[in-house]
Amino acid sequence: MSKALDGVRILDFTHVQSGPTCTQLLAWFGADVIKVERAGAGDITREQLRDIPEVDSLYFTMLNHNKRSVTIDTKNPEGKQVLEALIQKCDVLVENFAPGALDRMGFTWERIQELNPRMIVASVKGFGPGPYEDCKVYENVAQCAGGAASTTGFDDGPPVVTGAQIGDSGTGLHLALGIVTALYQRTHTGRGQRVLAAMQDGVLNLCRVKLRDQQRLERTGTMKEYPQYPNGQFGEAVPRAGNASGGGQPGWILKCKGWETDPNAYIYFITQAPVWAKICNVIGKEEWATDPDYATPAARLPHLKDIFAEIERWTMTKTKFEAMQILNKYDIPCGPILSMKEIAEEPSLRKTGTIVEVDHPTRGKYLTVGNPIKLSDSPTEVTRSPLLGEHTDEVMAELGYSPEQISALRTAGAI
Ligand code: CAO
Repeated sequence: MSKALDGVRILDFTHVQSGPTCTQLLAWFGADVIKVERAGAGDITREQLRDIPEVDSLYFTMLNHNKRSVTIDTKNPEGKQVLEALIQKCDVLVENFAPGALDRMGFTWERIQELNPRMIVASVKGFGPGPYEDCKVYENVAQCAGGAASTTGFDDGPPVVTGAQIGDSGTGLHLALGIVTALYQRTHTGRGQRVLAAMQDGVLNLCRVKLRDQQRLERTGTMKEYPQYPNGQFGEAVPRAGNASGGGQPGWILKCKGWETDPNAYIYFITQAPVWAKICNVIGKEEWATDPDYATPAARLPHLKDIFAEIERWTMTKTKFEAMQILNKYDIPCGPILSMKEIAEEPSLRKTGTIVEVDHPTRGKYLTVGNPIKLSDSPTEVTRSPLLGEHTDEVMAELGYSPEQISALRTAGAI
């Protein structure tokens, strides 16, 4: 079966996490992704957080499926020529070097345009133009600068970063959308263009509702769905809301049976207004369905703490899965707190290809997250990440280099 991005060739100059997530997605949609790495070393993540000596780390393998790897020294004049040949052959160059690194290599936007006017040049940077544009940035810096950390955690504690890699993988997703959009526009204009996804912007885009709340706070001085209401103090900026749901339907994380020993024996419980009467029935507080202090969403707001304490008395008598089963029968929105162990073992995620087992020549079998985006006409088969430089000869031959030329370039240290 054909793939959505069949025929699209990507010169993948990415490393670490943000860029590789983007090009991995494009590879899953069928693009030929040629990852250019530094000879001898490669992407730094190959050796980071290793669990098996001398074997590509899970950090690397889980971000670089379905790609080919070539090693080129792009600071060597002959290596630069090979890169120029690649630029002429490819549709998209994706990079997430520190600001200015591509220019220092000699590959400015103007130079790339000279070589290939159809080339789309896509970059992840920490910040867009402004006071921090020259800064190097990693995940948590972006979470802090994009508004996620100041709005995550509890009111009486410090800012907290989240485990979801919204700065890196989140920005990779944004960049991938920018690239396919630019490819689409190129079908009309015939021209390439630059695509920039700044990590601060990507995180802020995901924190959009918190900028909404900032303006609500400035206008009204309070926000009734926040746990600070009605007794706590609101300051000038959006406070951390703990586990409050943040929408119009109040929610909280509640203990379930076994919480004393299992750190994940919890459930997320939403007191959605249309099912309030059913909630009252389930927890044995039928009188709350008609009591004027509890019967309407507005009346409940000042009592949320007590309400969730009462619901928790009920959830503590059930495991999170038993509670799920009962609550789902009544259409009460809730969700178990799943550990990574439980997710890894979940059969339905294996069935849909969201969790995939991959075989690797030096590592053996390991689990990875497959393509979370399912296309009915472009199914994803996850294949292992490449070994360092595994496809150098193959790609060089496709570029028209003879075995003798390849060997000479290797002797010169260019590849
Ligand atoms: N051959 C020769 N040199 C190569 C090469 C190759 N194949 N590939 C890369 N290089 C060189 C570059 O030319 C550059 O050299 P100069 O600094 O002399 O110009 C250098 O390697 C690139 O390094 P870098 O500065 O990008 O890497 P770093 O490890 O110092 O910084 C990071 C890493 C991530 C902080 C930085 O790349 C960055 O800020 N990127 C943008 C934001 C981003 O994507 N962050 C997310 C990372 S995931 O958490």
